[in-house]
Amino acid sequence: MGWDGTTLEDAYARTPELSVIGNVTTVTTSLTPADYAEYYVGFANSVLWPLFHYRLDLVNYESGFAEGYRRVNERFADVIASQVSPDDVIWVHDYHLIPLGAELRRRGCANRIGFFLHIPFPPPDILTAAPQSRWLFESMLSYDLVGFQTHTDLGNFHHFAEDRVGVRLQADGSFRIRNRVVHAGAFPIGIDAQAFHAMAEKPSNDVQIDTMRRAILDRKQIIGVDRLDYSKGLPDRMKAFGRLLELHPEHLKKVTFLQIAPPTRSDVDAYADIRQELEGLSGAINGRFADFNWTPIRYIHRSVPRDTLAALHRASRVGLVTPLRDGMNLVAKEFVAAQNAEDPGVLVLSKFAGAAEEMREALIVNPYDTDDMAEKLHQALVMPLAERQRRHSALFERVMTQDAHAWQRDFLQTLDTLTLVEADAA
Ligand code: GDG
Repeated sequence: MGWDGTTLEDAYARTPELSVIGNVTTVTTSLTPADYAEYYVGFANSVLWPLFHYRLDLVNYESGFAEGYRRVNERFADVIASQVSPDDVIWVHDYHLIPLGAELRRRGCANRIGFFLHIPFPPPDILTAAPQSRWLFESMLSYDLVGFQTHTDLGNFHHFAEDRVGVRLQADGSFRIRNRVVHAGAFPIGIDAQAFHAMAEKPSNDVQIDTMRRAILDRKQIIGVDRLDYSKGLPDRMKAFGRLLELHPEHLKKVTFLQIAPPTRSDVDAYADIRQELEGLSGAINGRFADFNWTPIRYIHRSVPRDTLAALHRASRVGLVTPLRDGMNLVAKEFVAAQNAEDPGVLVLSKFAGAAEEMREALIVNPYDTDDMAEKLHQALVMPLAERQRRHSALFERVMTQDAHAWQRDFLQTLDTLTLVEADAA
């Protein structure tokens, strides 16, 4: 169940729409323009997104945002409450919907309800900067199971509960609060690895021609794929590429950097700023290093079809994934899944991506340290085949087995088998 992406003044007067796609029935509802401004652009993407990515400097809180957030969650709860049967399991996703579980409980919903946070959960000192931080946190205690991407996020949740709310953590990782037991765990998300791998093996003619051209010119490709979001560290990454060309001029004309960065949330000011910065930087680096027959950076501010992306990953020697902070980062896993095991590319990964907790065989970088990124890029470009294969096979094994299906099974099985003891009875 979710928002259908439209805004209408009379959204609440309309009946939610049911559609059937295969064996899935979806229920969607419209939002009002005020909901869009206060809930989606406002509280979700101008307060929670920057704050949960440790960017207090970008938080823009206006009165009305929190109320809009509450209102839309109430609306969603009304729609769901009208649809669920008593034996349904409810799985709520992400920061837009933190209070949804509490709203459902208020409507008498006794179903098993799980919540998964796709983005980081910040340390207590940062979370307390959120207007209504205590309310947000307490809302999370209405779920039976709360899932995070990493152990770091889970640890931050535990700290907030113990230090700021005074709830005591049990030996099994659960909390007892009022008459409820809340379980929390780390459930690192995966990708549909098999499908992505298969896609990468079938490049279109365009991608094949581009790859052959590069092979003839003995050029390697570095690839980055990210929504154009300030959390992804794109300007720092471009600077690191420029620094690589400065420190290691042997790569001049021998490497190109392809950055795909489709637009996103362009109604939020911080996103327009990052776009301008990136266009300036790519222009400056190209102006400084390019030659009549070589453009160092190819920057695409558009969405590229998924099968083309997969083939482009496979055709690249280096996957450059350097967010300043990221819940997981699926692109890191997609890059690994797309590679040819006989001649694999190297993943250069930020230590602040959730994926770094599992993907130890990548070259791990500090995205705030331009020289470190430039040197690791160099190391990746000159890495011998045997070392590339060794690193890749360990990463590939994990990406293929701990995929999206395993993640879904793991979370739902955990939710399904929890013993929901009432604290008073325990
Ligand atoms: C959030 C969390 C967490 C990107 N450009 C194009 C395109 N993409 C696809 C990628 C990838 C997805 O979008 C992006 O996923 P990420 O995980 O990298 O990042 P977020 O969008 O920020 O996702 C993140 C994730 O939720 C899951 O829990 O990992 O930490 O922030 O699949 O390939 N896809 C197509 N064209 C593009 O131009 N087709």
